[in-house]
Amino acid sequence: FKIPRNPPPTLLHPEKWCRGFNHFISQCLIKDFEKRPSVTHLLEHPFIKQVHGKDMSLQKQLAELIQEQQQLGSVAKTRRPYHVDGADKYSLDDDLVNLEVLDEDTIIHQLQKRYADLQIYTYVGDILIALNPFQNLSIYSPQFSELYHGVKRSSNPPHIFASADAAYQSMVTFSKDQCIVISGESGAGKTESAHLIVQHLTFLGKANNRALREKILQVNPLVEAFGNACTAINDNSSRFGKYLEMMFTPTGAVMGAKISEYLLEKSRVIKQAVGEKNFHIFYYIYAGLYHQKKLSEYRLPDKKPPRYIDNETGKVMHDIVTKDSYGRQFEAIQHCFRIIGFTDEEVYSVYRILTGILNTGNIEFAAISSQHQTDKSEVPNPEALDNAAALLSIGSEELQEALTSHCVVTRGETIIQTNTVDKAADVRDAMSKALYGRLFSWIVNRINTLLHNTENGMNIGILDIFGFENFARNSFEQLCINIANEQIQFYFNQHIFALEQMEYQSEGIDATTVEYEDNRPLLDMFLQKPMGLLSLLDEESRFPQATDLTLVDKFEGNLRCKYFWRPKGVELSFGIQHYAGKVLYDASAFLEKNRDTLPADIVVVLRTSENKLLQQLFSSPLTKTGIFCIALLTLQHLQLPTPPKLFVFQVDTMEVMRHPEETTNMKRQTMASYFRYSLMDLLSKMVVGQPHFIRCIKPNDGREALMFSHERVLLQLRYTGILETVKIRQKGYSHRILFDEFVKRYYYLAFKAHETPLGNRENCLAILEKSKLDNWILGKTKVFLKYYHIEQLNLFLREVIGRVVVMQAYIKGWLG
Ligand code: AOV
Ligand code: MG
Repeated sequence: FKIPRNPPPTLLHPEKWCRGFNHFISQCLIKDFEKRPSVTHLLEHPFIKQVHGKDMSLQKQLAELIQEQQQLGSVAKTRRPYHVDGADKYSLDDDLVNLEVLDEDTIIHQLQKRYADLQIYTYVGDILIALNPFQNLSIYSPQFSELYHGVKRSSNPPHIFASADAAYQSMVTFSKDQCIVISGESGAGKTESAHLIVQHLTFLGKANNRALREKILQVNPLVEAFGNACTAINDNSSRFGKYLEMMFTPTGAVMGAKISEYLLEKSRVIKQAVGEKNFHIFYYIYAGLYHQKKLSEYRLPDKKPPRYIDNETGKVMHDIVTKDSYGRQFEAIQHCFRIIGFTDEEVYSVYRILTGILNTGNIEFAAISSQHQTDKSEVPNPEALDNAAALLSIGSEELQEALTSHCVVTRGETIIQTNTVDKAADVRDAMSKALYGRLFSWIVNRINTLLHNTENGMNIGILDIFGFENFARNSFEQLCINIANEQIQFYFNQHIFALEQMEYQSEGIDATTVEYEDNRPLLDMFLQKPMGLLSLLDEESRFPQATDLTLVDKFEGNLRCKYFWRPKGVELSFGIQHYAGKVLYDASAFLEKNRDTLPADIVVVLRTSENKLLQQLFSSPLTKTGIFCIALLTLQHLQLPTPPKLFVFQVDTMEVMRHPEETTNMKRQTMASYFRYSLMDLLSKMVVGQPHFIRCIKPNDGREALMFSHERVLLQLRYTGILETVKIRQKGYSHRILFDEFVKRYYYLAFKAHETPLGNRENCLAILEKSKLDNWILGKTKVFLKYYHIEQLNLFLREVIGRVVVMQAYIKGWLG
């Protein structure tokens, strides 16, 4: 017989099973004793002995049976060093918490030594540090997934699979949602790490449904083709935040996935900085159509790429003609669409919209100077207009009108006003941004409908956002990105330091306090109402007369703190001292970008499109969650009796916010308010799960393999608070579990399966003593455990439950 790796929950519950057990056994014995003598062995297992006498000899055989099952079909679970000359036993420097001397030098020395050995992963207790190797390592094959499956963490070198495994085991064992938070600056390896986690989780959550697994693996490549781009820092930089939730059945089989996207950097569609590129998909599609000789079908020129993707004139065309990699990527994307389940019609519509955007970018404007009107514009290249209109399936005259004029309603009368050349170009670009932004959201929503599963289950969320950025020129987008990172850092601090230390106090425990850099004042500066930076930005955006200069003046006048400054001599710039370093922002176009206006005239025209998808993009509000309350969720999750001070920040900024698409009748929403909404929405998702942290570190800025820049790593260790994290993991108790919950979780370890012990201090003590752990502490209402206790307890528990499962399966198989 075969023991199911993930037994159904009814089988898993020893208590339920135990009641019928006596009866079961007797029946079996009477019925078939002769044929299956080994069943007697079963009776000698310690668990069964509680029910049936005290015969010792058979116990051994059952143990063997268990062992045999564990080895079934799996790679022997011994430590396999993954570096060439590696040590073959557990090494103390796998975990920085084992360091006796704790200072920056020692930590950095350890990391450097390990990096030279290609040991890119290192633990800090339950937190994983991942150094970007900048080269392909052969440590992610299915054999490695197997190797890291359900074994003690210390049996193998640190690995991202071990972290994924820990989240998975914790979800299955406690039926609780998990959340893996990956952080690090741009290019540190977050997105790669997220892929590896999805890879390992699909391996662990082996569903019988192979098709579903295939689909889930295509989600990242597809959304990243649309949401990633080449920047000055990273050739595959995420230009949106992504929260991917993988859903599992109660027994741990993958059953679906859902993704949420945050703050796509739409402005990239219309303009990119020097040395940067547009979203990948535009190059893929252009090159794909070029090689398939289909450019003319989509009305694209084959000599010179459209303006939106040709910011370094000539280079793109050269790449496309000489290299075929973009073209192959296009085929890969077509494959993704098909596997995930998009219909051919949908995919065709997507291509029409993408190429429609490219053609829109080619529309030019020129001033018509007549005696009466100087602010009138026309399109000197009507073929571009026709092309765009044709691909978007709208009338070309209507499009021209919507681009070159706009309606104003005054005193009940509608007046048509003409647009200047600049205004018309702005409207054109606003239309392209809106088209792309909505198309992206639609793709994400469509994936969700195709992969969503409404059955009850659990999920593991994987957060991969855009990392902290500091370019030569930083604009509105960088500000948003950096505030988001600021928020993630705050979330980390709260979990690792603040909550822990707060609980020592309230539970009367004397533990050493670890000082850490609290970035809350900075977040307050951004998010507070009404005087925070984002509020000031919104306020200024409401004045038609305001300029980017008046905005910076306003910031300077109101943000009086050490984190904000205005450099002398450069009017439109201001500086922020972020947790990860000083960034100088250029405020040009801040107001425009924040207003993110799309003239109603454009919406009206796009709604007349004969392309069903396009029509849909502009007719209904996109589905996004409506009203929610972050603070409540936070409090619920942490089960704190009274709102602690720390959450005041979140409560301050808590508000009833709707997605801007839903606000047609309400006051207009700005990017800043949408941004704030996004952040809160994201946090609300994260706080309901048990967090696991992965800290990605970029060893050098040159993207070179084996190059370890002492200075750069030190900086990152400092601002992420690694030294403090090591200290608190060494001295602190990262797991605090209420007595009641502790007893519920672990009572099998000290009590009989059918007993229901009370969730009190004494019973916790009994369990702790029985499990032979040391270094734990009992507080007033909670058990305080070290990070490594959890693994020990879980292994212990799995062993006990495993035995029960083996016996159940045995009996089942025996009965046929
Ligand atoms: P990011 O997600 O943290 O940056 P990526 O995950 O895109 O960074 O990593 C940047 C590059 O580093 C990748 O394209 C790979 O070439 C390399 N890399 C990272 N991790 C690994 C790994 N485990 N093995 C091999 N190569 C790796 V950003 O999205 O820009 O914030 O915004
Ligand atoms: Mg990324």
